Amino acid sequence: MAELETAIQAAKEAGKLIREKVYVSKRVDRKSSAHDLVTEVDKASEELVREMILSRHPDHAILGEEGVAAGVEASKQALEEHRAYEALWVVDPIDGTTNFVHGFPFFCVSIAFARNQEVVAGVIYDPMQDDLFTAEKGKGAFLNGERITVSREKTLPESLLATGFPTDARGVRQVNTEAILKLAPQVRNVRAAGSAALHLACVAAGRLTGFWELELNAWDLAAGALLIQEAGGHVTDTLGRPYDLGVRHILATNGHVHDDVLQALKEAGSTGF
Ligand code: 2AM
Ligand code: CA
Ligand code: CA
Ligand code: CA
Repeated sequence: MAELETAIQAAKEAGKLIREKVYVSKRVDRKSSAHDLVTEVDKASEELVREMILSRHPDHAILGEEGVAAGVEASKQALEEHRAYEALWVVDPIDGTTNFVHGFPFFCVSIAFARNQEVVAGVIYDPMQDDLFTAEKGKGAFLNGERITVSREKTLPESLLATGFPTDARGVRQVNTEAILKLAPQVRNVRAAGSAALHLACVAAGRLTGFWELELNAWDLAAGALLIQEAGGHVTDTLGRPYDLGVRHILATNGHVHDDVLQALKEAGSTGF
């Protein structure tokens, strides 16, 4: 598929730009709060991806994080304005900006392509590890060209889960803390490394058993959701409804522990609904 090739090229080029900037000083601006940052590199990465997409697919639409105003309402509105396009790209130019700013090497570029609102190609590139995760609908998921599958853990005590903390002041940060208090004693351990997309790629590659987080956006999830589906995993919202571009509260697992995590989130009052 031509779009998958475009996504790979764009993610690798953007990743190179990001890697060159990680240990040099860069201008950091606040978006909605001190927890919500953007750098000149986020913007340059998005510009590079945008130009590469439009040079090859001039009539396609692009929904990119840095083209959208800060805040939940603006991001919901931007998705509604874009999702009906027949050919839509969904781009996060750096997922894990806080890590990038601090030099903590866990961030990525996430690029998805959707046709008629269904994600059909997804690429996540980790420029620090040079890990390229790719998937095309119906054709499996790959890491650096090798087929990947989700992990085999069958129970919570064997599971390594990851989550993330919403960074704005909508109260869901506390809601998720309750989920961690509930799940942490039941599982092998919980991680929260600060890039939703890269956590999803880790679930697809069997490096994590599952991942959940509240109040995310389409650009955090689209590529990773396809990777996990193509790697044999399960992706829903935190009530167990199937993934689509509008999902904000995500649970993605190897499938085996999905219902157990759903149950724990429900019991903790942490579904976000
Ligand atoms: P970002 O680095 O692209 O902004 C960390 O918990 C995850 O939440 C990251 O994937 C991060 O993406 C995302 N995130 C950061 N700020 C956010 C905000 N204000 N609202 C929702 N998600 C956010
Ligand atoms: Ca951001
Ligand atoms: Ca993001
Ligand atoms: Ca981002």
